[in-house]
Amino acid sequence: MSAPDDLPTIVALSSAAGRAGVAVVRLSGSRVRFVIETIAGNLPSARRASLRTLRDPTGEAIDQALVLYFPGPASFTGEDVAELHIHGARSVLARLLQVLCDLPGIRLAEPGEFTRRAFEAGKLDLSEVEGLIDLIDSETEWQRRQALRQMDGALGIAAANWRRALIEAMALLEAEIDFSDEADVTGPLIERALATAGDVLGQLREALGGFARGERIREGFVVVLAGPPNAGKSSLLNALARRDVAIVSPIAGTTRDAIEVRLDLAGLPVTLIDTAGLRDSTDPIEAEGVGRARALAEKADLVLSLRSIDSDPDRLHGGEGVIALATKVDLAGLARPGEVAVSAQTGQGIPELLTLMAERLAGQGVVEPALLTRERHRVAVGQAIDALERAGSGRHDHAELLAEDLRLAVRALERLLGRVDIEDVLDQLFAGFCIGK
Ligand SMILES: Nc1nc2c(ncn2[C@@H]2O[C@H](COP(=O)(O)OP(=O)(O)OP(=O)(O)O)[C@@H](O)[C@H]2O)c(=O)[nH]1
Ligand SMILES: [Mg+2]
Repeated sequence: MSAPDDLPTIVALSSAAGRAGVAVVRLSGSRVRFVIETIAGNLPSARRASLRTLRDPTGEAIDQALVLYFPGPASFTGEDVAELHIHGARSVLARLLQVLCDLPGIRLAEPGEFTRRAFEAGKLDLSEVEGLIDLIDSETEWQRRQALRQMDGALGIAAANWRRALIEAMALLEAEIDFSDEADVTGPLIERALATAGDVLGQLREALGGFARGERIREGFVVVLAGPPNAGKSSLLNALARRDVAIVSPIAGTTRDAIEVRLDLAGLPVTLIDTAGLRDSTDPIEAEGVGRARALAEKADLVLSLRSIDSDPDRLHGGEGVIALATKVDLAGLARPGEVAVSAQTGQGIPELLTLMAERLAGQGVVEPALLTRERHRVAVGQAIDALERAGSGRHDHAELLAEDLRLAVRALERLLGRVDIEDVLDQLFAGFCIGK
């Protein structure tokens, strides 16, 4: 890593692009002081909003702005940082960036470059960077809570604690190895080391248990509407989306292509997919639609299996990962036990259905956001668990073998923390960032 003085000072629009009341332009680097003195006349007090007229080198005004100066190292990136709160006009932004980039040693930031500098200065660990990305991308309440928790360091702190406990256990093993000639796997120090490792193992398993939910919350759940033609799938999609998305008609076989809508379901991100009515069809296009419907239902996190309440309840349509629905309850007919009765027309049963869907997806009574949210986390924790399971299996006849397993577990946790093997992860992560973050 090069010294801050070698790095160019970077600038970017940090708020969303486009016309707005206010836009925030952020700068970071060793030339921030010089930049502010040049365009704003003088440097405002640290961390206090000050009104300034920003001027180009000829002295012509660009805009009036609130200028904030955050001297390093107590700043987001650890370098000197400034924020210019300008009027959110394209013309102001264009002129300001032009003037700034004409100054020596200043260039536009690359995507994620502010955060990358924060990471390299040790201001954020890898899981906090991931949390920050997820927070910026979050659309629903559960996504926001989960991302904020990770950005606050929940995963980093847990991983650091697990690591510290295992390193202590390793020290106990080393002591035993040094003191006993036999280096066998009994003795009070080894007992204590194994107890600690067992403790960490339990916590890792618990964290891994929440992974599926954490990942789904980050990426979104898939819910598929399935059932025979005319069961009311498209009508229910429109009712749940509260928009007229899919074509509804009394003709059986209306929907052929899968139709997707994104929903915020009690804070959970859900993609709801309407599909072609399931039946044997000689029409090749409809048959293709039916094939796609079955494939989608296979992969879904949850299937809503519909039948019209006035149809023959001939088919069992419940099961794991399935909510059985009797639709059109405004018509005559009886719902069977286990079926949720709804009407897209009157709205009857829809609130109950939404609650049930949220419970099925998030897990009933779950209040704590998950710690593990990415495949990278699952892999690292899985490796630590494997190593600790080997250590606890009792099949080692030498304390040094135990110590080696603990070392592997520590290494996996360090990967989770971003302390080792990090370059690929970083490049991938920061490529997903937008400019100005
Ligand atoms: N009375 C009543 N009619 C409904 C209700 N929901 C849907 N329908 C009617 O049932 C017929 C079929 O509705 P769709 O939503 O197109 O059914 P679908 O399952 O999407 O049908 P396909 O796309 O052909 O598979 C239409 O005439 C709707 O108006 C309801 O809650 N009550
Ligand atoms: Mg339809």
